[in-house]
Amino acid sequence: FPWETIKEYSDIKFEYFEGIGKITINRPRYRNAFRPETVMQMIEAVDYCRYSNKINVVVLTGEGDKAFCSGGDQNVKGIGGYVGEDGVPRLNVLDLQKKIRSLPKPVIAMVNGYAIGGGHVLHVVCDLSIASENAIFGQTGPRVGSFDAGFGASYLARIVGQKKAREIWFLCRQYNAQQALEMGLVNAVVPLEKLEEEVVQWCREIQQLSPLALRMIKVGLNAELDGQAGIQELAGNATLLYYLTEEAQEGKNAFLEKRKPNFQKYPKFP
Ligand code: 1HA
Repeated sequence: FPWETIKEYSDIKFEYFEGIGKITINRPRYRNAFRPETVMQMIEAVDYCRYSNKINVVVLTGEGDKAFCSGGDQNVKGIGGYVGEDGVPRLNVLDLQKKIRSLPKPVIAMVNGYAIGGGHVLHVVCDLSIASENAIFGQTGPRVGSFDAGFGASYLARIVGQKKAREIWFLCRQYNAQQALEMGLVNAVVPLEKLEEEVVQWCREIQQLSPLALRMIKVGLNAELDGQAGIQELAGNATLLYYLTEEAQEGKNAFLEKRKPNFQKYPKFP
């Protein structure tokens, strides 16, 4: 597909095609492990996707045929976080997880190889995951001195169930694509050479549908699990829809025209 570069970055590729914003972690030398700069660039790209009128779906993937993402770059793991070029230790992938979750557009993980550790959690927080046959899934935290007890635990458990989530974390095994499919961890598995074609096909189907409807469904599916933060986002979307009505415009107009509002003329629904 003729992807066009949206912006050049050191650690990621950020490209556009047919309404799709594609973010590719571009550190194949390290199995696409992320360092703080990688995550900062991904956050900027996700924000761009949020504000762009041209982008309807976001695809997250890794460069090459070996890895989607192998988690935090162990070379820069310091005291209290992953240390960036500015010397500051950070766990900023947690901010990226939240950005993906609250992006009001579908996000698809195109899992082209290892999705391990914090890289596994990244695919978990995406709305859909499509994997190549060579994809491998797993958590490693308890083996390498880490854990993600947030989305990486509770949302993982919502997807695969409590027993399986505990197995994944308590044994730190690796699972192949077929096993991932069987536990509902991915939506589909295809040969690696067909992966992008399959993902673009899913993106095309998604783009036949109502963006506002998809937005409301995503926020609703999140809200059940995200507590007050989830309700806050669902409520924000309700406000957005309310602002589209004449009834809401009447309130503002009456204020500006220094008159009493007349809300009674608008339809009431049973
Ligand atoms: O848990 C968290 C967090 C929790 C809360 C809040 C924030 C968090 C942020 C991050 C994380 C984590 O991600 S912890 C988990 C960190 N990741 C790992 O433990 C995975 C480490 N990698 C592997 O287990 C394997 O490399 C692999 C299964 C992904 C692939 O194995 P393979 O194909 O045998 O390749 P391998 O030879 O191991 O790796 C190729 C090169 O890539 C190696 O470098 P080289 O020996 O050629 O110099 C390897 O060191 C490098 N590499 C792979 N993964 C990483 C890495 N370098 C740095 N960091 C990595 N994660």
